[in-house]
Amino acid sequence: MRKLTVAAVVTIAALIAASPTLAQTTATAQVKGADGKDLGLVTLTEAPHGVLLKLELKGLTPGWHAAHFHEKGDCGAPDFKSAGAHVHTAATTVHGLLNPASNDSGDLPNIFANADGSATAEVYSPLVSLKGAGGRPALLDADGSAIVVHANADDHMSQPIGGAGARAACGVIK
Ligand SMILES: [Cu+2]
Ligand SMILES: [Zn+2]
Repeated sequence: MRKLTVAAVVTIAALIAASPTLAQTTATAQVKGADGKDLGLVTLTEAPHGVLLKLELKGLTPGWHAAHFHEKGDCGAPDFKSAGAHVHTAATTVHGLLNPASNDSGDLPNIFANADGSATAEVYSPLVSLKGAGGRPALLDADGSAIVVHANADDHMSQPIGGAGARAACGVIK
């Protein structure tokens, strides 16, 4: 009887852990261009100390592109300004992974698009969480968040967005 009860508890715990509605450990962002064209998928996985991203994109301009987490889950405006600023917590945000004063949680390494416009990469951010783990800003907060790919590379230093230029692609994280 006792053994049966323990087995039942373990089974229920396993079911809860596997349920995306009760404990979401992954998220996805379907990325689109300014013309609404499908530009591929970003899969986000909660890691013990951050979030791991798998980018499988297409249709980009060949070369380096900035990628950032933006603070609202809204890619509705054609210029993607509806996604807001970078995910941040401080009142005054200092951008740049290489900037000594940086406090910007939305910053990410650049990605590289091949001659055919495809970009495949895994990228890790220790600055955010999916749902607030470790006190890090939650991508899946009340107003959501988006991943934005810019026209140009991020210099990781200059303000406000490292010279990344226009917002070329956007995907709501959900
Ligand atoms: Cu950005
Ligand atoms: Zn930034």
